[in-house]
Amino acid sequence: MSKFDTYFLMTTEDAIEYAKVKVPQMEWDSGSMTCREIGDGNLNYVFKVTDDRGHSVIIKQAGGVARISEDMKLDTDRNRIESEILVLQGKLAPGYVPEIYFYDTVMSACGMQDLSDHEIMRTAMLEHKIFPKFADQISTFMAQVLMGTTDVVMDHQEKKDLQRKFINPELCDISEALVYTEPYNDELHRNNVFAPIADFVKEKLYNDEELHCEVAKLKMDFMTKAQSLIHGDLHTGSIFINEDSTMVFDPEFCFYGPMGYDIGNVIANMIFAWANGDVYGNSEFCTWVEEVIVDVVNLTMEKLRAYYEEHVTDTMCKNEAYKNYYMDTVLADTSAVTGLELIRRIVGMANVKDITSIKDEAKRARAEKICIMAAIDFIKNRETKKCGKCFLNTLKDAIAT
Ligand code: SR1
Ligand code: MG
Repeated sequence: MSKFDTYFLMTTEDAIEYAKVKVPQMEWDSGSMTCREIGDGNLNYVFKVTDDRGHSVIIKQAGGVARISEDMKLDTDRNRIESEILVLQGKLAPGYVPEIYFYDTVMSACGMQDLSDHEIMRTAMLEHKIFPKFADQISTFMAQVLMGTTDVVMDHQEKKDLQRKFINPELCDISEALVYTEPYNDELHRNNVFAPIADFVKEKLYNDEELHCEVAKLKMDFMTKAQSLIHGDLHTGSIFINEDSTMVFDPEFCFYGPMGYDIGNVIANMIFAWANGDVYGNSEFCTWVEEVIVDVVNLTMEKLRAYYEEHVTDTMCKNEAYKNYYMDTVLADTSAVTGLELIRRIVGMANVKDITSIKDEAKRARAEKICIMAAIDFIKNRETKKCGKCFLNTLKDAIAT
């Protein structure tokens, strides 16, 4: 019998003991082991266990309630889902996700590769750091994982097995509420609206019936379009980065959904990075982010198309016109989700530091309004956003209004 045979929330001392039991291959130097809780996300606990001989592991544990709000009860099974998808993503896109050493359905915890030679991309964006390889790397990751899990290329029975395995109702329920519902009415009174733009939000988001109709369509798509095994929360806080490498983590919101959800999340979060760079007058950084926005859209579409052409197995999907139609729907979904993510991070429950850290009230209000105006365009006119430049122009047009 071990104390880890029954679930409990670990302390840092427990995590050291746990690492010794679960990752013996590290050959730990017991006497010098230390642990820090480094989680800064909204849901989980993350422990970094190290020793003085350079061994380290990250242990991530799911609690029964969200860190961001104790009222939010959550199934700890999300840790299994996250571990299993990281293993699968590692096969589809080797070198783009951390290695999983183990996962434990009793403690709802997993052990993974320590990526301390990388930094969390949102933190790097707040410091206006530039990563020339990012667009190429993230587009490769997305194309391989997203197209690689579709019915276009997969055996349909195997795809359905994956769909069953990664059904993730509780975390989908969070996204359905936080992304697709609450930013448009605030009936639950848990939106975080920056006071100086409260009237603007009411007019542009709460009172626009036409917008609500488009968001309703997109919400039903999110709930029913089992296109790809998506990450489900691919913002810059879910990416580790350095000059050479981009690593995606934290895929606990994964499920079979529209692939544009992931691509749109990346674009929206680059727009937040841009807004911060713009407020602080860093034109070199903003120029790089603008290139990233254009390149991520164009490179991802190119790579998705190439993967489709090379790996298509479904007889009917070999049709050229269908392929073009398929790609157009991915672009439109990407545009729509760019808008949805922009809105929900500005007015919803879970905001982003790129915006909330802007100290000057007037500048923050302006940045938030630009994001919201661009977002409405991304959603309502999603069928017209056909290339990376069109995405950038949507942002530029919002600045001009
Ligand atoms: C209650 S969790 C709030 C948000 O944090 C996660 O990163 C997801 O984006 C979720 O919507
Ligand atoms: Mg997260």
